[in-house]
Amino acid sequence: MKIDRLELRLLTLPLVQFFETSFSRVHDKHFLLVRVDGDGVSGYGECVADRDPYYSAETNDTAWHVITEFIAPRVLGVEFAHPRELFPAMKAIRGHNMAKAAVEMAAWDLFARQRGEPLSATLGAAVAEGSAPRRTRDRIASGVSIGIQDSLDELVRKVEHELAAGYQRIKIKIKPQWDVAAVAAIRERFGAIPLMVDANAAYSIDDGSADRLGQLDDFALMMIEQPLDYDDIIEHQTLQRKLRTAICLDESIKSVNAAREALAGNACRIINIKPGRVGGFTESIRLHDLCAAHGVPVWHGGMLESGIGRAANIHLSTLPNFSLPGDIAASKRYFDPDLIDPPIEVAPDGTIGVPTGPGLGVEIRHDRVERATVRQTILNSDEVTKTQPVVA
Ligand code: OSB
Ligand code: MG
Repeated sequence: MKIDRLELRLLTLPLVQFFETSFSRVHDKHFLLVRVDGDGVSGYGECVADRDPYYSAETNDTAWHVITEFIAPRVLGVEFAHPRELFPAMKAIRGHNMAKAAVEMAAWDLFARQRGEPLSATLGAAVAEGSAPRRTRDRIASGVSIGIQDSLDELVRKVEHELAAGYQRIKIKIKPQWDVAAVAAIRERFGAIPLMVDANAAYSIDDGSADRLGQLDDFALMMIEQPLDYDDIIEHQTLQRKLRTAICLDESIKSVNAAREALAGNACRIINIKPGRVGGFTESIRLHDLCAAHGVPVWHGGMLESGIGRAANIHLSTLPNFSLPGDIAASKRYFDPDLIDPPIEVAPDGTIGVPTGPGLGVEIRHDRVERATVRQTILNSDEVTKTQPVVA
């Protein structure tokens, strides 16, 4: 596989409804879309960086900079036998996992399309040499992530709506002013539904806010996601010792090495996998396998992706240790219309069918991509200047 052209776009899409976390309320999605071309075939990758460095240090502008200046020269015009070779080829670049993952995802899609197989099959076959390819599932379990609302009544209405749609578990966003009462309201109205919370690092042991989390222990939650700081492992270890409820780490798992530290210290019992956070599919598979070896279940996180990134998340979720419902919901909750046709839909049993066509297996609506584009650049293998020392 050789990539001879890389197209980078910045897109803006209005969200169907605002989404509020402990760190921000957003009304629109701003993201980069990568297209790579090789041997007359195209592959696509969606970047999960945002406009602001609030979920992670990366932004669309840092990803744009790193892709055009540092990643493109390392992948354009280079012969790769398999997309698993891309992450090592980018090793000299420290961090910037979302930028790396976007290009790597496009390369996986390109590779799978060139072979005429669904991305799930390519991912399932990416096992240690000598091992048999993994049989991947053909439907994945879908959960829903509900943002912070303006009132508890509104929250209860939203939960009711999503339960009626069939989602297999409800996650709500929490922060110190929106936690115990919100969970209590849901339990009171809906009883023992599969329920979890995500704090996006809003609590701290130092200021005492983490003490509130003990109160959540009485609500039989499936897990509490990322209660403490985004780069912390040790304090989560201390907190997990005190809580009966499982801690799930999201932001803190920035790499497979970070996961190794978290698992060694029992800082969590569950891990959320987002390829953008760890540098792509190759690293996500390693993380998935590491967790499996520790008996730690994983689930696929979401970053309000368009249908393109959402389809990629669905394919990765077919691996066997994705044993809990992911944050991969129907297109219509986010974008109307989505960038793909048909949109991603959730069946009444709360599952999503895995696309069966080559690569991502979804039809990209190029007219909609064009309309949403606010900035674009094209890099060709014969023009890109390889000014940086390229270390294999
Ligand atoms: O922490 O999982 C998170 C959205 C943006 C940034 C971080 C997170 C989220 C979500 C939304 O929870 C998941 C989704 O529905 O895409
Ligand atoms: Mg999260």
